[in-house]
Amino acid sequence: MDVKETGELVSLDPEMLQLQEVSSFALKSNPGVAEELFSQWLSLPDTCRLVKSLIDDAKAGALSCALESSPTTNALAGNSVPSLFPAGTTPPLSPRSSAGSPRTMKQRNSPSSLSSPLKVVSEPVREIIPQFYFKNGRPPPDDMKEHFLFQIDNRFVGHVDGLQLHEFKSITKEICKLPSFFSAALFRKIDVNYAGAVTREQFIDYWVRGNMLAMDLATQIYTILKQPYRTYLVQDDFKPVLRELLSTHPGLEFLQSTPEFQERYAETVIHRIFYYMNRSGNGRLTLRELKRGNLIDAMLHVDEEEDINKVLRYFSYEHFYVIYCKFWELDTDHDFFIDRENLIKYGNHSLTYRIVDRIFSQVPRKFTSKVEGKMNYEDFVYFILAEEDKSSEPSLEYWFRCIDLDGNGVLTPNEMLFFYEEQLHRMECMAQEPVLFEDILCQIVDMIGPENEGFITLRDVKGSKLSGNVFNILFNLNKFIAFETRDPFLIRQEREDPSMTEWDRFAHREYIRLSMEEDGEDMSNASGDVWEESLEAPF
Ligand SMILES: [Ca+2]
Ligand SMILES: [Ca+2]
Repeated sequence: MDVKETGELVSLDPEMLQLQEVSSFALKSNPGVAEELFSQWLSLPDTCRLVKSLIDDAKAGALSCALESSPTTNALAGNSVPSLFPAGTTPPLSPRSSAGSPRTMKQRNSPSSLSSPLKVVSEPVREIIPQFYFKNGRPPPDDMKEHFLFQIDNRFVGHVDGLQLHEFKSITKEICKLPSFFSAALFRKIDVNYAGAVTREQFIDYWVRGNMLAMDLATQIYTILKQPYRTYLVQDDFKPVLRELLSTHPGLEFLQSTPEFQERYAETVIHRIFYYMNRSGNGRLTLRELKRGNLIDAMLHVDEEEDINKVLRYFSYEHFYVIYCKFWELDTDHDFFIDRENLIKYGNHSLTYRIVDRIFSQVPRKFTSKVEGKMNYEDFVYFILAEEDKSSEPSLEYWFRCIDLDGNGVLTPNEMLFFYEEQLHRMECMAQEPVLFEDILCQIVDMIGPENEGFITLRDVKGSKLSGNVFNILFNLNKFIAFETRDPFLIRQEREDPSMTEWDRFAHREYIRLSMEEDGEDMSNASGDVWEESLEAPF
C-alpha cells in the first residue's frame, strides 16, 4: 500500500515530468496545444539545424536510406516530441529519463554529428541538467518523504474516516513541527468542505503534494495563515492562532472566564507583532518581513514555555496588562478612544504639547481610528511601544518623522529647537535650571555623531545607541531630567541584562506598580514614574 501511495505523488516526482507522457496526453486532448508546441519547436535553434541538415542530407541523396532505418526513425519520432517544449519553460529532465532535451542535445552536438542529425538524436544522452526551478519549491529528498509517509500511516491507523480536530493536534506538532496552536488553522485549511475530519489522503495532498513538507517553517506558517488570494498577511489572519493559543495555553487559562480580555489580549499581541515585524508599516506583512523578524522563534517559545510571561516577545500577558491599563487610565470616559488632552497626561505629563500635536497630526503613523482627533487602542499600542522602547528601529523612525517638520528626511537645528523650546519653558516653570539650546545641540551632535554636523539623518539616528535619549531631550521632560541626573551606576545596571529591552524593563516595572495598586497598597512613593525616581536617585 505504501508503495502504491508513494507512486501517486505525481506532482512531486521529477520522474513524472517525462515529456513523452505529458505530450501524448496533450496531443490527444487538445490538438491546438500540439500545433502551438510544434510551431515553438520549429523555432528552436536545434530544430533549425536538424531541418537544415535533413535538407542537406536529402540533397546528398541520403534521405531514403535514413527513412528505411526503422529503429532510428522511431527514435526520432519518440524524441522529437519532448523537444517540442520551448527551452525557457521546459523542466529539465529527470536523471533516469532517456529522452533528449534541446539543451542536452545542443551540448553534445559536434560539427561532425551535425551532418548526421538522425544519429545525433538516437545517441544515448548522458549529460543531465539538474532541475533547478520548482514551482512550489524544491521537493524533499525521497528518504525524507518516505519517513514522513511512514509517520503519517502510523497516525492514521484505525481512522479510515479521518481525524477530527481534537485528534489532529499531534499531527500539527509532531508531524508538521508547527506550534501546536496552529492545529485548528491547519485543520481548516485542509478540511475545505467542512466535513469535520481530515483523511490521510487529504493530509498528504495538502502537506506532501502541496510541497509544504519541503518548505521552511516561516513559509509554512505564512502559507497556513494567508488568504489564498493575497500575497501578504493582515492582522486578522493571526486571529485563529491567537484564539487557539488562548484556549490551550496553560498560562492563559485564567482568562477563559473573561472573554472580553481574551479578545483584548489577542488584539494587543497582533498589534505588537505588526509594530515590530511589518516594517513597511502598510499593514501587509510579507513573507520577507516574516522571515526577517523574530516572530517564528517567539511562537515556538510560547508553545514550549508554560509561563507565558517569560515570553517577552509579543506574548507576555504582563506586557498586555500594562499596555491595556495605561490605555484605560488615559481613557477616562472609557469610550475606547483617547484625545490630545488624554495623551498629554501620559507618563505623569511627561510629553510636550508640540509632540502630542505631531502624533495627532498622524505624521509618524496614520491612525486606524476613524474618529476625528482621537486615537483608538491600536493607535495607542503603536504609541506606547514607540515611547517606551526608543532603542528599537520602528520607534526611531516614528519619532524621526515627528521631529522632521518639513518632511525632507533630515533633522535641522531649527526643527529640534522648535521642540526643545517647550521643554525649556517647562523647566523654567518648574524652577529647574534650564539648559540652553546651544549646549543641548552640542550634546545632541556628540551623542549621535552625524555624518554631516549641520543636520541629522535617519541613518545617523539608527547608527547611535543614544538616539532614544536625544528624543527624550526634545520632548519628554521626565525622561530628559532622569537621563541628565541619573546615577551612572543605575544606568550600568540596566545594561547588565542586554536581553531585556528598554520596553521589557518598563513593562516589568509598571506591572509591579499596577499589580501592587490593585492589591490596595499605597504605592505613591514607589511609583514607577521616572520623574519621581530621578528625584530620589542618590547623587
Ligand atoms: Ca475616551
Ligand atoms: Ca527636516
